[in-house]
Amino acid sequence: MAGFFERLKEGLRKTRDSIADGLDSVFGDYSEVDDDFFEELEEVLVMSDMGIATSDRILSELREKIHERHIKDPAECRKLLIDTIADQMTPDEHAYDFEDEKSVVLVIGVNGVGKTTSIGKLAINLKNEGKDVLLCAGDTFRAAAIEQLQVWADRGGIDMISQNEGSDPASVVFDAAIAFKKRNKDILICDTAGRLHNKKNLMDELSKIGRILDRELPGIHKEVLLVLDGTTGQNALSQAREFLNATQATGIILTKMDGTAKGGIAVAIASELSIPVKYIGVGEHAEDFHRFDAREYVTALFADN
Ligand SMILES: Nc1nc2c(ncn2[C@@H]2O[C@H](COP(=O)(O)OP(=O)(O)OP(=O)(O)O)[C@@H](O)[C@H]2O)c(=O)[nH]1
Ligand SMILES: [Mg+2]
Repeated sequence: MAGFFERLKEGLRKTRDSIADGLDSVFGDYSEVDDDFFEELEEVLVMSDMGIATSDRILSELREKIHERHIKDPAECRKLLIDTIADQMTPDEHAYDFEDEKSVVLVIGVNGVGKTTSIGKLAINLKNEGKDVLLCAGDTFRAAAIEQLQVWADRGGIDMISQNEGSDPASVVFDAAIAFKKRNKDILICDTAGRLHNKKNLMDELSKIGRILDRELPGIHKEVLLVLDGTTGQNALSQAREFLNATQATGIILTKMDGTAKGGIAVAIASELSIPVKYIGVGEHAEDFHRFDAREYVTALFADN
């Protein structure tokens, strides 16, 4: 855990740097908690790409707490801010049940957000925890997508089901479902081609894949993880909303949090959406992928260390 916290902090360095002056000024220079203090704090939160709606909600709660507890010292507010934000990002206590059950995980999202890489990292982490994982190369569309997943499978010593490029993804998923049963695997993780929520034929293809999984693997826990690219900031939030209208996503994977100055977007996404952020990626290696822990995240972002 400590190892990942360091990676997370390193990953969030760009965001921390971009808001450091603002935070120092808010928590250091102000001699009392007044309107100017809140105004400047709001600027800092919005600058981290937390969005106005989320920032406003957090600040009004912070105001209330400060008032109730008669806090006068801006430095004390820093811890209270972290608590307030973390509390907003309510975790789902059943979010990771599927890891310990027989389950199938379908990974979806637009092009290039980090689906295949996240699958590779997740598969290796689950395998390291003793799970018997099966990968399904369900992106038959993009050139080299199958080979890309194969590299992860080889790296982790993990079985993978694939067909040739250009074949029907639903047919690959069918093969994988059969293999999953026959080989008595624990977790099946299916890659899919990148798609936009408004491309009807591509969304229909996803529904077809979903139907095949329901039919072939009845009673197996189904997880649909939507991958969002953190570097796109507020756009990732609107993308998530569109996908939630069009799919049965059950969780979010937030990637590339190491390459962005918009680290606050994780807070917006985790507090605005009806499904939880389950994992985050802060780099390209398996160790750079972890369950999302709101308190750990906010501490890495705002704590004074
Ligand atoms: N720095 C960083 N790069 C990442 C992370 N996750 C993915 N990437 C990189 O993002 C690029 C795209 O990743 P892919 O996994 O191929 O994305 P995809 O969604 O599968 O893409 P398509 O299959 O083309 O739709 C690759 O260069 C990855 O190495 C991350 O957490 N941090
Ligand atoms: Mg891919």
